[in-house]
Amino acid sequence: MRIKKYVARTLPEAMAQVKTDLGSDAVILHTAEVKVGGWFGLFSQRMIQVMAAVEQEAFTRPDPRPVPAQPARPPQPAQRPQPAQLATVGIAPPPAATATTAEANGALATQVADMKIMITELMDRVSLPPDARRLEPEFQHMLTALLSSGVLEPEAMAFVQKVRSACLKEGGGIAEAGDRARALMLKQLGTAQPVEPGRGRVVALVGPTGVGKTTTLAKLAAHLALQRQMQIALITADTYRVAAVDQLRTYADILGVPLEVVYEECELGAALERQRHRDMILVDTAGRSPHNQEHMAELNTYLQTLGADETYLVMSLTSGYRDALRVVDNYLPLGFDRFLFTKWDEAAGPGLIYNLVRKYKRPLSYITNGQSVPEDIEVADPAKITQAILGE
Ligand SMILES: Nc1nc2c(ncn2[C@@H]2O[C@H](COP(=O)(O)OP(=O)(O)O)[C@@H](O)[C@H]2O)c(=O)[nH]1
Ligand SMILES: [Mg+2]
Repeated sequence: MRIKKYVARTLPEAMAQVKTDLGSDAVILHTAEVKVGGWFGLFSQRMIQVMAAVEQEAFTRPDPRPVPAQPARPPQPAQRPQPAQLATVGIAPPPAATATTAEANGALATQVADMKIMITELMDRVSLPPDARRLEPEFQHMLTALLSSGVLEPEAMAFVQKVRSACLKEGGGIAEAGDRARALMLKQLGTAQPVEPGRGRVVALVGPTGVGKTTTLAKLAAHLALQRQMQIALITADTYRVAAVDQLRTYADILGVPLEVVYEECELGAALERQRHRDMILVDTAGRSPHNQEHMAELNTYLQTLGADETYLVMSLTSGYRDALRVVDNYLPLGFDRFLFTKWDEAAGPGLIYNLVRKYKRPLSYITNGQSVPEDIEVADPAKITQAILGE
């Protein structure tokens, strides 16, 4: 890409320079009013400065529609770039003499929308890491999609390089980039592992406050009880807030399943024994601060006594990578088997899934995508996640 600066007395003059110099494919990155010449600001002249860019390839192509030179005009007061003026670069102006005002406005709106897309695409490329500028456009697009879904830069770069070298080495070329990318990501995400049925199996959800453990437990309970006709029981140890128990009791009542409320760790054994005959026991845990060592020690003791067959670390897709790392690192010593991701509906992108699954090598299980119980949950679908990450 080539970026150049133009200074002229008026915006139309600057635009004419851009068009003659860079051609019709140029886009305007920035316009500003500047003072030129004079001594210490005295007698300086107000000028319009325009930054314009063009793809290298487009730059070498001569402009098929040369612009007639603009007649010199006296200096004019400050002008803000108007959409109509911006649109004069790269796209021919509508034939004003024949078009009605409505048609002209419609055409202008389309041109402005086109300009916005072009500028966004250019800015995306401008913000790519330096190494990426040498990649072919297909791989630059792939990298942009990965980065904007939240995949970390080194991981994203490594992924793209791997796809690229596979394309170059194993034949097929760049045309196969999309297929290879999908295949690699599916492999890296692995298969989802939902709850495994088995009499008396204990399934526990752990994770920070507010990520959606209780809501998810209710969704899972409904799914297992209603769709899979399983006899289930619920246990909660989240007794720090009265509302937390009430929340789960409401769901238990609706589903007609028993709920054991455990206030002290010593009550846990008896509660488990009472429900052992059930197909599955779902356990909600207290959302205590993962940064508080005392809280984590309490939770650890509780989990030891529980001896769950499957423990799911519940993580919200709205959390940032650094926070997520701190949370996972705090929960690692407690032992968890799978990730369960919530709030897909609120997340900017699912890149966090990729980052955590790759780093901690734990399988996916479920994804929740809304507040509605019981419908907003599904077994994690690696194909859907892949599609979302690759921006397809
Ligand atoms: N948008 C959205 N909100 C969710 C989702 N899952 C849970 N929530 C909401 O997150 C909030 C906290 O949920 P809760 O189950 O009490 O979290 P807990 O503290 O981990 O038990 C509630 O307002 C839920 O409705 C989800 O998938 N999407
Ligand atoms: Mg809760």
